Amino acid sequence: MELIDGKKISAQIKQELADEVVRLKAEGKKVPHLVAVLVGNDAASETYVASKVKACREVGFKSTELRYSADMTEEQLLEVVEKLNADTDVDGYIVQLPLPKHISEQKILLAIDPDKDVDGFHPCNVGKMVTGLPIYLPATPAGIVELLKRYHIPTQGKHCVVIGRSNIVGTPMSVLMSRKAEYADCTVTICHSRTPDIKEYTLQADILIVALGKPHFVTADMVKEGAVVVDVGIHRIASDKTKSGFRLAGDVDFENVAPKCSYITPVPGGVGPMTIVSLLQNTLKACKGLV
Ligand code: BQF
Repeated sequence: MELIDGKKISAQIKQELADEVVRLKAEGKKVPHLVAVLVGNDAASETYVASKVKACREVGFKSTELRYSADMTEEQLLEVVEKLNADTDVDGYIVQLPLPKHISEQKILLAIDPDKDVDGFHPCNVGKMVTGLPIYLPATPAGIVELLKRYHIPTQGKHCVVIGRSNIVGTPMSVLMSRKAEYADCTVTICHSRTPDIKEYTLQADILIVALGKPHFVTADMVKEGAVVVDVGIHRIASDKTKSGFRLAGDVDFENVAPKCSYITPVPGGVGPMTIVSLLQNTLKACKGLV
C-alpha cells in the first residue's frame, strides 16, 4: 500500500505556481488576483476560505476576502457578484458554499461571469467541461486527476466507481474519468443513495472515488484487493485529543481499508490540499486569459 500524499504534491504545485508568478512579474505582467466571498460564519467555511487566502499568499497571488453577515439578502449578494464581474482587477472569484438557506445558490452561480468562475460551477463551464472544451475544471475532481497523474497510476481501461453525484464532486468526477485522455479513459459507474447493494459495485472498482459525505461509509469488505481508493469526504469528529476539540475523518474506514489498497488518499492531507491548488491553477488561467 502506498499513501497518496496530497500535501506533498500540492506543495510541489504551489512551488511551480510561485515560479510562474516570478516569471509574470519579470515580464511586467499582472499577478493573478483571486477574490473569495464568504457569507455568514460557518466554522468549516471560514477554514476553507482562510486556506484559500493563505495559499494565494504562499504563491504570490493577490487575494481579497469579502465577508458578509449571514442575514444579507440575495439581492445584496447579487450586487456583490455584479461588482466583481465588472472589476477588471479581479481575475477570478469564488462564492464559498454552502450559502445561507434564504439565498439561492443556483441564482448566484448563474450570475457569476463564466470567465471569472474559477470554481467551474457555472452551467456554461460545466457544459464546456462535458464537451471537452478548455475551461476551468472543478477544483476537487481536477485535483484528484492531478494526483493520479503525478503518481503515474494507470487509468486507461480501468473500472472507476464513483460514489456520490453532487454537482461539485461526483458528477464532474465521473465526466473527467470517462474522457478520452491519458489520465482518464475509464469505464465509469456512478453509485448514490438510491443504489441498492452498493458493495456489488464497489467490489468491482479498480479505482474507487468516495464522495457521499458519510463518515467511514466504505469498509474493508467493500473494496477489491489492490484497488486505488480516493477519499473525498471531510468530517469533523469530536475528539478530546486535539486542541481544536475535533479531528478530521473521511468517508472511508482508512485503518481497515488501507491494507487492501495499492494506493489510498488519507484525510486530512489527501484530496483537500489538491482542491486548493486546483483553484490557484484556475486563477492563473483566468489571469493569463487562457479560458
Ligand atoms: C486537508 C469543502 C465540503 C463542503 C464545502 C485541506 C481543505 C480540506 C482538507 C479545503 C472543502 C473541502 C473546501 C484539507 C475546501 C476541501 O488537509 O485534508 C484543504 O480547504 N477544502 C471548500 O471550499 O468547500 C467545501 C468540503
